[in-house]
Amino acid sequence: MPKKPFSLIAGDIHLQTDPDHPVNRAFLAFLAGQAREADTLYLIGDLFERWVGDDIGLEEYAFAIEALRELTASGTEVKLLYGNRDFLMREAFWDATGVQPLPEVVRTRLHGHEVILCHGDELCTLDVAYQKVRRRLRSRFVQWLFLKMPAERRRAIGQRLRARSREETAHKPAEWMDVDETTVLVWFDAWPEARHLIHGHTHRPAHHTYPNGRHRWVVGDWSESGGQILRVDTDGLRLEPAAV
Ligand SMILES: [Mn+2]
Repeated sequence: MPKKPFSLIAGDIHLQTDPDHPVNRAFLAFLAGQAREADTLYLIGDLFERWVGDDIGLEEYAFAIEALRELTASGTEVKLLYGNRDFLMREAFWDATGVQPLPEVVRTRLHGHEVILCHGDELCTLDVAYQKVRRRLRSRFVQWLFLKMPAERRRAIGQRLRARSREETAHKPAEWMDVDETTVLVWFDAWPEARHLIHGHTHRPAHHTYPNGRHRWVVGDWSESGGQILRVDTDGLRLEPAAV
């Protein structure tokens, strides 16, 4: 009997620039193994700890670029949407990896299930200050200006933004760091046919259920011991540890 086709969804891997970092090793093992069995691998943001331009990223993460290229060459489609740490990948990245870009919010049918995919930070609307910064950083003009800067400048700004975000996160109320349930319901209203909202970002892996047969799946982040995936096939959706 032929094997049942399936897709895998992963996010918040936060690949490190040190190739020997345990998180990198776990993710590369996943790409070379389990991911090859999948029809499609969806990467839903924060694959990289930082990405401040293709010139720097393709070099810093050469090990991952090669592994992604090998995976797409093997026949697994890889589709990626941006996270809040890696949203500056451009043509050179897509060309080097064979990975396909997705819009920030994806509405699609996956093995018979109507799903919405996103990174998840756009759902954390209680954090008004963050949403303001996010809008600014996602402006095409700001990004165009940033990518014109010399590499050293971009590296420095990237580090500064990361440090500031870490500092601010430490002082924010826990509920600001989670998705706002009112916003979730607004999204479900906006896409009445969608049954599953799938995201990461909060590092609070869970399966939440809502009225009218709606589900919200929070895919967990990766750590030294491995990571989590959401498996989707005609039978349904399941959160599982990744095979690493
Ligand atoms: Mn994130």
